[in-house]
Amino acid sequence: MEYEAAWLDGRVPCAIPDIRGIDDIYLMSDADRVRSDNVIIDTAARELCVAAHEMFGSDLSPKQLLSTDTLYTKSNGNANIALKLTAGDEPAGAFSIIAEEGSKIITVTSSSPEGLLYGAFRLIFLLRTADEFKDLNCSETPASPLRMLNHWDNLDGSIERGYSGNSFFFENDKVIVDDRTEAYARLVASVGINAVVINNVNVRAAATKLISAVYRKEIKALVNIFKKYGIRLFLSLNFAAPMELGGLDGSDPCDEKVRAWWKTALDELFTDVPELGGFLIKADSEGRPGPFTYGRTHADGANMLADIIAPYGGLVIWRCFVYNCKQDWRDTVTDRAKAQYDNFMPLDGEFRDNVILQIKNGPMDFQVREPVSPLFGGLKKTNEIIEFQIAQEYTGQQKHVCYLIPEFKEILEFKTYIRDTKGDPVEADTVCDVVTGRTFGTANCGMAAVSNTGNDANWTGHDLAAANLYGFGRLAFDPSLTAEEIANEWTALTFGKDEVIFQLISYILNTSRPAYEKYTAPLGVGWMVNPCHHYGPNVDGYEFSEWGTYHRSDAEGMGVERGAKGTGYIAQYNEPNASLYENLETCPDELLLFMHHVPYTYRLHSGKTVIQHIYDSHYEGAEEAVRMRSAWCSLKDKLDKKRYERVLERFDEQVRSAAEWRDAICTYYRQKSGIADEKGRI
Ligand code: GCV
Repeated sequence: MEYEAAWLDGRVPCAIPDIRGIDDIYLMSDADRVRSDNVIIDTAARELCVAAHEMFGSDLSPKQLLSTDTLYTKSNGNANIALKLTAGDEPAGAFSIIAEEGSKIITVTSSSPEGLLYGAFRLIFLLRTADEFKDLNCSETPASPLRMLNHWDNLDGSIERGYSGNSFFFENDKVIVDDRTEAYARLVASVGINAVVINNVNVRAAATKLISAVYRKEIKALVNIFKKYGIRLFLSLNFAAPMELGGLDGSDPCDEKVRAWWKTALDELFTDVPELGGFLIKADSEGRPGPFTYGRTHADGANMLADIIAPYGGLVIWRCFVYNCKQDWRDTVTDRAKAQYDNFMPLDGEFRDNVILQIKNGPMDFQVREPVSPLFGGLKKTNEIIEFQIAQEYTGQQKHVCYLIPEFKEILEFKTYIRDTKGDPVEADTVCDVVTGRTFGTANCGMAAVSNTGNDANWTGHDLAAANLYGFGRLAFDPSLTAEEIANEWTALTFGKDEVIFQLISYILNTSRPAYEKYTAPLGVGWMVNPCHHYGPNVDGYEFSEWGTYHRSDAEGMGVERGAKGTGYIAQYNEPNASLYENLETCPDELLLFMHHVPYTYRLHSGKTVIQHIYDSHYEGAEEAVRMRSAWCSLKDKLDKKRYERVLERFDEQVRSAAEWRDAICTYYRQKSGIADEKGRI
């Protein structure tokens, strides 16, 4: 199937007027570093050659230089680029770019091959987007050690919560290794991704065999491709593999037979594929097997695997998405939001160093607005990685534009008020500090996102959803970037620097998430979607179900009471967050209905009643969807027809769906509350 190269498609020319060409690309290294056989450096050099060709038509091949050789300025005014591996010990991936204005020599320096790769990509991006030669100078260090994509791809080729076609990793129980695999690795490495889980966390049927000899050849081939781009490959594991593959009668992590089975299986795997990163595991969650069946803890399960793969440098990434999905909706005490904290806090300090707990950004499941998971402010002696979702399961399924980076920024900047083990305040206490290892000085941590890619030609279904893929990588690398900066970078790389395109796309991206929240789920309410597929409004779709997902609307009011008089969830936060959320006067409006049950007539900080806010925001959101579509339409003559029409079709659906949300929700609450819209809308 044909595919495009998203922001790497080479259409955008060099933006810096003083650079009229690139004469040569040099490879240099400090004397004691061997570079000639480094596949990552070769990739970096190749990328620079490709970019030089795209921008200036030059056909270059990299020239080797000894560290003692000097780069001479050429007199024709063209630039020369050097990739220089140094002997320092900066964190892997760090690089700097020095652009000497007089000589036009641009040197990308790093002490790691990955750093040269990221530096080469950054240089290419800057050549296409910066205003002046001097803007090429920069120095960057990746903030998150792990910058990971989780694919929920199944071996039959389907993708759980996939909205951009089928898998490009699997088809009919076969692993696909082709030119698209490499194109994918190139795309995600260009924004700093260094770890990829290729299969769904719900590991069933043939996927269980990915760790076995059956798929060894293909896994090795994938690893070899990923290696060239500095990416480590991870697999999702089936905790019941000893039964399903090994024929044992149980998977008890403390049973010697089970341990021995895993040891043989994983020793063989790592011996054949030593570069494998490790495993991602969903256990005791939504029907998946896990240690609870045997009366064991999640630490027992994770540590058993971690011990086996520690000698190979392997990591066990263990998901905290563990809750009771068979709840009785009449039970108002059990609260799914509390489950992850309740399950994992008692285990703090019990996990091995090569275990990382993967925690979803919120306590429920990727709603358009949720509070930050209180676990980030709780765990003190456990490695953590945050899990975001750029697959837009609950945010419009890549039919609606919803630029998620502003939300991720808010989450990362949330102050947890975590204390150290002595109970004293910690200076580096934001979620970002915790997951980038600044709080407790760990290196096994970072950021993961459920990927939004598939085999659609444009990778992400909605062309504008590529901003989320690009943005997640950039944010994980450099969380100090603002969401607007990231949007601007992506827009310039994708569409060039035309001022009108720039203004309008930036308007669309920045409006999109607030608009989506307004016409679907204002005030933190969540879950009013159709069951199973999760698209479109259905106010009571999950209200009387077993999934623990309620809004508790009645004739007088709505929202889940999670304060001291309710489920007690709020007490999982540290002070002053706990008091902030507990008190109605200070609880932020956007989370009010997540935290409290209030009457429809309750007045928000804005002065509006809850019910009027619901009416108004749904109308506003639906109007914003119409305005975003018009903004896109005004770009018709500036964009290529294919891309323009592909997105327009999605905007048509977004406008239709937003109106449906507005009408379904407003009608429901008009009937439920008996209170009319004061603006007389029906
Ligand atoms: C991969 C939600 C989704 C499931 C997903 C699960 C998870 O429940 O709807 O499709 O399963 O989260 O994150 O494990």
